[in-house]
Amino acid sequence: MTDKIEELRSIIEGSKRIVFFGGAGVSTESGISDFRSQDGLYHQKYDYPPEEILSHSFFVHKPGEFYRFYREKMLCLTAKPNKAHLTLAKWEKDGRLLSVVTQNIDGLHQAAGSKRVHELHGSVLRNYCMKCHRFYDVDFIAESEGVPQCECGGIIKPDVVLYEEPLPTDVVEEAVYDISRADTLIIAGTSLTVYPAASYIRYFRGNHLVLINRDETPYDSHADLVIHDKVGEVLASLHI
Ligand code: CNA
Repeated sequence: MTDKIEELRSIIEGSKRIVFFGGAGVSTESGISDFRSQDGLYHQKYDYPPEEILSHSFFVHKPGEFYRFYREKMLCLTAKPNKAHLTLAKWEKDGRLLSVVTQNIDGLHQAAGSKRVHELHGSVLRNYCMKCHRFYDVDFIAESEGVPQCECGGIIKPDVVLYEEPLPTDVVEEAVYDISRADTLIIAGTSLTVYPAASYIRYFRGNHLVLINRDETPYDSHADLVIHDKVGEVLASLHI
């Protein structure tokens, strides 16, 4: 492992335009469950499979059930950025990291100080009335009961991309643009099984593709360096 850490250090020190592509595994060290790990949400028992609850049609037909699951499992308002979030924010400030492309919806990269964050799946911190588009913050959702409603009577929906919904075009364009001009792409904390998000890493044309993930991924054989470990601990151990 020491050899791999040394190799990663030398890659990072030689890079000027790093892009970090991450997923739910980036926030497990902050105490937020991911979906597909052994202790992830998909291995727990609910009345409906989480994939179904987090779909657009479920939200439309059973908004009460949706919000029960969502408040309990997707809103983790006490979570704090971990060493992965903090290291990436520092690298951006130091001028070696171009941006973070994330599938996460928890806002922890921005909480750590990262500025250029492409949120492919939106954020729990933003919520809108489906009728008049008025903005509501996350505390409003957390403190409301049942299906949160706007003053105008419309239903409020989190600004997160549910299954069956398209990704925001402007965010995807910027993410793909950054990935295509990166000299190093670090992919971490993602099973790379959720599409189309996982497909955007194919736009990488740079020198070093690094994969840091606890479990194996379908992309391991494409990477120059693969580290099967916790991303927060790995990044912090570099002391860069
Ligand atoms: P996933 O499919 O649950 O995969 C997570 C991956 O991370 C697994 O392969 C794990 O092995 C790995 N992993 C877990 N902890 C660590 C760690 N500490 N260090 C390194 N690797 C780790 O999650 P994906 O992100 O691939 O799937 C995309 C979904 C998950 C997106 O739609 C997200 O919105 C959604 N999600 C987000 C959050 C969040 O915002 N924090 C939480 C749960 C799910």
